[in-house]
Amino acid sequence: MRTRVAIIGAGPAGLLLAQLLDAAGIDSVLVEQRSAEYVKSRIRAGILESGSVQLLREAGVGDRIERAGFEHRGIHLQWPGERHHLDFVDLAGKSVWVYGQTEVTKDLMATRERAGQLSFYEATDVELHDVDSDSPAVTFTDADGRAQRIEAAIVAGCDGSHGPSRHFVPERHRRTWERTYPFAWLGILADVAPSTDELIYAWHPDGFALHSMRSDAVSRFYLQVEPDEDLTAWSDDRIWDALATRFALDGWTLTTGAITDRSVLPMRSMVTSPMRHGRLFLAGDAAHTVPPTGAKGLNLAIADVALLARAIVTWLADGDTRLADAYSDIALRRVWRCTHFSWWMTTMLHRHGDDFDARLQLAQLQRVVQSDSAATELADNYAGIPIEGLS
Ligand code: FAS
Ligand code: PHB
Repeated sequence: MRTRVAIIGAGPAGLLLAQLLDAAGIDSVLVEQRSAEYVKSRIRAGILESGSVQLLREAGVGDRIERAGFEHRGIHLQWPGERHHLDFVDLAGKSVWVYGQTEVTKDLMATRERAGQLSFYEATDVELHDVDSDSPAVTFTDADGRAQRIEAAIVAGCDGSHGPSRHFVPERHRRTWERTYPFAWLGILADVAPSTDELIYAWHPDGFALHSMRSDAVSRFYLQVEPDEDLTAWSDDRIWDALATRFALDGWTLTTGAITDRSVLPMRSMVTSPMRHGRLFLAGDAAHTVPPTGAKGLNLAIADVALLARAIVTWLADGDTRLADAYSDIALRRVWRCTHFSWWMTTMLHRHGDDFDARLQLAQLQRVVQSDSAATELADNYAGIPIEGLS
């Protein structure tokens, strides 16, 4: 079959790119290895920058965010005995939204189905061909076991941190940076109303803890654990005790409830350059991974495809390749800024090293809550910097 853009991966990057291209009258075919149900069920990110919400509105999938999402003015930073609110709207003029990635995925999938655009789920043996020619192709075996071939003008690799696309950038051109952190997150979903109005990021001698949420009745928590943590060693009671200890504050109590999901999430940074080779463009986790402490992963994927969609449309509709030629450099500037911010939030808030390290972390946290300029730098990065190339 022939299409203008073959998209590999139906996560937020692939689905949003498909939606933005469709809105511009450019057809695409989506190829995803998992089932749609599996993709929709993956519990991942929870925070959208206000710029991301605006992009999703423009893509025609912003309605439910307004209804089911929560707009937050900021976050709380905590260490033993102290909890301080950072108001991003006062500091940087921007808010953030709590709206699960699963919901973003459901909204985008529903829109694509309504548009009647072609998507192949449960595809296997996905291969990219001739990406450095004028006629790249994608081959795969579909869910019914039939061999399929897509001839396309452009291939978009949106296949996440374990996908094949970035490996089709020849090794002699490709450079990858990686940092694996000496800790992981134990994430839980619980049927209990949040015990806080906005997110709490807590530094504690026992380890970092994060109180997030998904609705008035569902809370999301994360605990710093060892990278090779054995999940079975964590009973519900042990999880709640650790959370109560790390969030402890006079006059405040943590409400507990039924834990409905739990998993251990590794913490690493990864950047691949370039994000383009010939007619292959990489977007989202296919090109970069950040530790989730800065809530950047999903938002970076959204920013990549907003820029990539604009580059593809001006190329295929107007024959103007300037933005396509500049895509990798522009996208990587934001990727490195967000990679630094995610590393900074992660190393400031997670216990590692010795007591000297702990004192440095506490000094940094006290600086952030006492200095408007330091607090504004955090607010600006967390709530989202402007997307270069879009204005
Ligand atoms: P995704 O990984 O979401 O999507 C890639 C898609 O490509 C997947 O559906 C995959 O099945 C498919 N694929 C892979 N190989 C393929 C192949 N060969 N053929 C076809 N399809 C293929 N970010 C936050 O901000 N906060 C968080 O709390 C957070 N938690 C996370 C927890 C986990 C377990 C993970 C893995 C990531 C988490 N992230 C978090 C980051 C996450 O939200 C990503 O940034 C986001 O999913 C990026 O979206 P995509 O680039 O679309 O990649
Ligand atoms: C989440 O709600 O899943 C979440 C929120 C903020 C983060 C990471 C994860 O920094």
